[in-house]
Amino acid sequence: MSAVIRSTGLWTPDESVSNDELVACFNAYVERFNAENADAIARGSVEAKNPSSSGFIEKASGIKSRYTIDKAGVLDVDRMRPRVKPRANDELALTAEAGVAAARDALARAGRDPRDVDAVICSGTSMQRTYPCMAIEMQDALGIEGFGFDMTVACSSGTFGMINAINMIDTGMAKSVLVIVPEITTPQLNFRDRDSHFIFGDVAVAVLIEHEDAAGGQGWRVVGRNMMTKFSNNIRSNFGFLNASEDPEPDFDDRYFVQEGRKVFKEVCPMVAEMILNDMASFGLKPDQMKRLWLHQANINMNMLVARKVFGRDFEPDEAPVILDEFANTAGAGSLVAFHRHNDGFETGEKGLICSFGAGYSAGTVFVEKL
Ligand code: CO8
Repeated sequence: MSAVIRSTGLWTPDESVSNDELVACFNAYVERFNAENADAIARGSVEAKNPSSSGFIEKASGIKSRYTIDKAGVLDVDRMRPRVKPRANDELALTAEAGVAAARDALARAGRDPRDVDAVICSGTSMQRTYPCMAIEMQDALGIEGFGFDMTVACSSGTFGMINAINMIDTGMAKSVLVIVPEITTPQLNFRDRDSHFIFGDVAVAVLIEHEDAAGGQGWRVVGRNMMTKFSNNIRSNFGFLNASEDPEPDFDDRYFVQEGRKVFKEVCPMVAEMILNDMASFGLKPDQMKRLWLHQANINMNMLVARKVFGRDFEPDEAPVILDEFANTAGAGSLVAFHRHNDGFETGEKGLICSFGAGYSAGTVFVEKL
């Protein structure tokens, strides 16, 4: 194989929300709801809402805070959703702005000019709009020739996007591809839902993938990759273009992220560990050759379980780094943010795995070796 991860780049919003801040707002909402519905709750026709807790969130998920595009809107008990100012058609769209910033960071780290890039893939859980493609808007803003397209595979958007780029390089269609993963998740989250209000944060990450001949001995050679999907309703959002035409118009809550967290945990962990071990065998790799696993960042306990199954032993924190404490779950960007933040200390020839998993279900593996 001849594709190389040359560099990565990151964008985060300026503001973040701690568990304590989020829980204080949620609990104020619960207190008000229960007071306003006291009679109906007493009659048994309305169910009282339970408060959230920072202790539960950190223990169940490993999350301590999350970045957001608008802290004030999220923490306003009368609103509990970020405020997004509409932009004119001739202004850069919000997710394009985030993606372009991450892409510029990746290009700068590689010392590359936009003219060196042949294609842009925008891959993420949800696109801000369907057309024109977000990737084409970003391509234009960056000043890249060639072509761009959008794709979505929920939490596996990052790895599936990279694999598309790797395949384009392997087939000679492109010599340099930018994969941009803008995950603006907080507008998709129901901040009034106790089970999920803490889970997601906003971020954008970009990966520059080049042909090895152009990479000048810098970066990470891709030594194996695979994709897997298996239908499940356990993580779902019914947001879509048909909503406005449905009679009766669907409840807005149905358009937010919902999941059966326990089922996801139980079904996805063994599925992913088995996929990684099978992929390793088919690429002639062994668990003890993996210096680091950059796993999807949904839940710290999930990552501990998957990493232990893959290594076949207890492991040190830097063998499977976690970024959930600072970022929370950033959907398709998570494993790439972990890679971006924690890829130091590798000698030439040492190997690691970038692996995503989540809604779909979907899972993607990209095995890399330091040049
Ligand atoms: N505060 C206090 N207590 C709570 C809270 C809360 N906020 N929430 C639940 N509890 C209580 C429950 O009521 C329950 O109480 P009891 O035992 O009395 O019934 C107790 O805590 C335990 O509840 P759970 O069993 O639900 O808790 P878990 O330990 O399972 O933890 C998790 C919940 C964290 C959700 C966990 O199940 C998990 O992380 N599972 C994996 C989920 C996962 O990986 N999902 C992937 C989603 S990401 C993805 O695929 C991308 C989709 C696209 C994203 C789009 C962007 C928005």
